[in-house]
Amino acid sequence: MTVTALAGGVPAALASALAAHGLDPSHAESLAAGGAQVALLVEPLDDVETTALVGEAMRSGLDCHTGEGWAVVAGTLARLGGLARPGGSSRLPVRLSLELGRFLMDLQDTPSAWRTARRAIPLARSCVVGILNVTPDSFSDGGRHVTAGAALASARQMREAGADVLDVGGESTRPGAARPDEAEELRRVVPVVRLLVEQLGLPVSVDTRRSGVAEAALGAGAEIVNDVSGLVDDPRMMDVVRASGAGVVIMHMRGDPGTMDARAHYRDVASDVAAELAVRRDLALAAGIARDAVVLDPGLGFAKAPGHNLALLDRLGSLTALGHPVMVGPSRKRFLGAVTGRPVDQRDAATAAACVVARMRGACLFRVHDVASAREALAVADAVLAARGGEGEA
Ligand code: HH2
Repeated sequence: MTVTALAGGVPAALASALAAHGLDPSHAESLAAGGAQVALLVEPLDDVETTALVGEAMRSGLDCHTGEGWAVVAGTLARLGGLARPGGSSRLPVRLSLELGRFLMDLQDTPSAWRTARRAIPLARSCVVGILNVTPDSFSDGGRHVTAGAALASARQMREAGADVLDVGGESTRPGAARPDEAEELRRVVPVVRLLVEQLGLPVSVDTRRSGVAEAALGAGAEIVNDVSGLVDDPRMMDVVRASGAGVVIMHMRGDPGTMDARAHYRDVASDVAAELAVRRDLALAAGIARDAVVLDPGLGFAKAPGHNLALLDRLGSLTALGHPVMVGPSRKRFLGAVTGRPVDQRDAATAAACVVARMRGACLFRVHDVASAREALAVADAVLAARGGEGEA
């Protein structure tokens, strides 16, 4: 007799083993998906809900840990699903059962493409987003693209290196950066967006916290709004995104670039960031923004100490569980300097490594300065993921 571990219970390993032992592959896949291990933090809970949850978890063979007003319930997706059937097998209070059901449905229903104002961007392979800062003071590429011609030349190189999207920003959001006024931001961003759209055919995203800049860039052909404030700073931003049908990146930050470093305090960074992003996502959906237009981003470096960024990269599952594609932007950031000892102009290898870690943890969009090195590293991660379930055949 032998006992073999199936790669730590990765569902793809389970599906592959079941299919190799004669199960129909699609049946094997759905059984394996139900076998994925999930741990959910549920809070706030009152005493009645806590007691009911402990009882139901025990009956269902789930682990349950509780404290004052909270519970962690853990087990396979299939067993957790049993908790979410109000009036059926579940004896949980209806509010709790419905909330668990909603969460588990989202978790299993991440769109496979990103809906923008002009197309659907497929996300089966990694989507590389090239950074084009048209600012004098960005921490890495500031001052390099002050003319539209220089911006276009860099954008062409990025397209040749494999960029799928170009992200144009007219404001540096590094800690403590001075904010340009709106007229200046418009002057920097809009002509470059128009030129890239006319010349390159790649989707263009505008990195801005101002609805006026977003609106003007969308008018010039941009199709995505990347808002590092998570649609918080400008009350009109949600309307502009909804009315245009733009894709939107909702990024996590606390405070603003002037105050964020002082707010890098978390109880548990991955679940705190996921919970704060979920609130912003819910507001966006309630405002009428389409679910498949929304991408979530943990905001590496924004109100995060170096260790927070590493923990977030490792525990992106808290974010991917919200049921939206996840973007990460580790490119050349301070935490990579802290890990490698490298200055900002020598962090592309570290950036590519961070992208691969994030890819294996479920991210699918990567905002980077050096497209070529990220694309190459991600090609390996994509190939590993594509080979899951079909190993040995290539
Ligand atoms: N990081 C920066 C700016 N925009 N957008 C998203 N979605 N995610 C990020 O991590 C992110 C972002 C900061 O980096 P950069 O644009 O290179 O620098 P600066 O803000 O100095 O222009």
